[in-house]
Amino acid sequence: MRSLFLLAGLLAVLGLLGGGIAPLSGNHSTALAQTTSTPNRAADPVVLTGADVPGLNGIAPTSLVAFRYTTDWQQIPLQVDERAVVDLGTVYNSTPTGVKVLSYTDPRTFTGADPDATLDQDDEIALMVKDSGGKAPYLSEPAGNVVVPRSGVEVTITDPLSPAQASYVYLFKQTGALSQGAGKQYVSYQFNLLSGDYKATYKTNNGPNPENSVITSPSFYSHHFADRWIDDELHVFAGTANRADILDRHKNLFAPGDCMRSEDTFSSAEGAFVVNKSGPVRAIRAYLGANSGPLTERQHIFYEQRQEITTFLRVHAIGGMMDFFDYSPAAKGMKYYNDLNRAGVTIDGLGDAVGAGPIQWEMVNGAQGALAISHAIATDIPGFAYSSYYLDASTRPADRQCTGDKAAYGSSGTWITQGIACTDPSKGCTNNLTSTRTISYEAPGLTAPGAEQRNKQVNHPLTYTVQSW
Ligand SMILES: [Ca+2]
Ligand SMILES: [Ca+2]
Ligand SMILES: [Ca+2]
Ligand SMILES: [Ca+2]
Repeated sequence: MRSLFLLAGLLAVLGLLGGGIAPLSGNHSTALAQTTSTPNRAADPVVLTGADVPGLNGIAPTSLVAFRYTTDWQQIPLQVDERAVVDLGTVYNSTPTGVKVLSYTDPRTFTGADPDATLDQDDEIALMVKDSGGKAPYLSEPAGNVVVPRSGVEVTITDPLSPAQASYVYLFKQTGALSQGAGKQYVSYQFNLLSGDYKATYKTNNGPNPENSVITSPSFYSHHFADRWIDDELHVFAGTANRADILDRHKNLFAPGDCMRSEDTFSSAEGAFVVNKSGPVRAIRAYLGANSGPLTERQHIFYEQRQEITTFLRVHAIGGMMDFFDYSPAAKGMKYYNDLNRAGVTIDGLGDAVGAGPIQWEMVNGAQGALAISHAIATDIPGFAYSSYYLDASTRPADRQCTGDKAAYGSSGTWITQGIACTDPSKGCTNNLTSTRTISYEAPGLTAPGAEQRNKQVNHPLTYTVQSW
């Protein structure tokens, strides 16, 4: 955890932490005698940037396509997400704040389109490791004049937890006939703002701005949002999961029962969307505005079987912060685990003995499906520490329920119990704090060692190297 703090902190300082903890371009693989095998990490993305493929910079983003080679060439899904350094005042359709962030761009929000409309260095290229294949024969290229000859690069993908194996994908400039999704749509996002068109109707000065927005990965999960910060439904579809809505609320408070600030008050104050983007490889939802932290940002990246939720705190000094899931009555019967409480307790609305501490992962499991949740907090605040929260009480919960229903079912997550120094660069503050919650959506039967393994994978992202082909 300590080294992750440092690494993530360094990336954040360098402004590279746009999409969670970026996969690192690893050592050149030629030093290792590798066998070809696709890493058994179906949930994991591989995210390159334009800087990794300089020979393909300057092309239209839609011209980039991906292939794998097994016994022949097959096109695989790829997505380009353009980014640019954006003054966060722009996101509000307002005057510059001086706070400039490398951000996803979106012509349908005030963030606007990337000023460089081509594939440039800071744009991201996302694909899934499960779509990778073997090493293609020397000089071979996809047939049928679908790609520009000799435009390709070979991407070698390695699992740092299993470094003797490698798999491959090939990126090309296409000649124009191919769709980047290769017929797939792993996740779809319907941003449904009830007031109408975002730019025409969104109330950036004061909410609420009710939504009926849904993110769906047909074989693994769906989430529902009722407003900017209000995630109030989660269904797991993996395996034999019973598809119940197990989430009352994804909650944020300064302290238990302190209702002065919550995901409801954040949504009712000023705010704006950075980006809303749907598939084929991933969906992205990012927004600004949490009361007196108008530049505080939350970014959700939804993959087929995984979501990465990153919160960039940009606010004056505050007394603490809780980030927790409060499950719904339909979660009754699930068991809750974390790395400090591996035996598990039952979510049934009756109190449990769950020790608090700096948890790294959590897991819930039952007939409803399973979630493996990893937590990482990157900060340069000296002496930083955090703990955890748990409450299971269907009637008269000890802590006032500020939002959602009246019960606390397995309410659980991280709790920064100490004061947090100012993180708002618009106030001249230089400290940063970025917290990331990574969720894997799993079939019933996930074990504590299984959740621990998922956490290890999240903390050891797939690595890749790129050669011209
Ligand atoms: Ca760009
Ligand atoms: Ca671009
Ligand atoms: Ca219980
Ligand atoms: Ca509740």
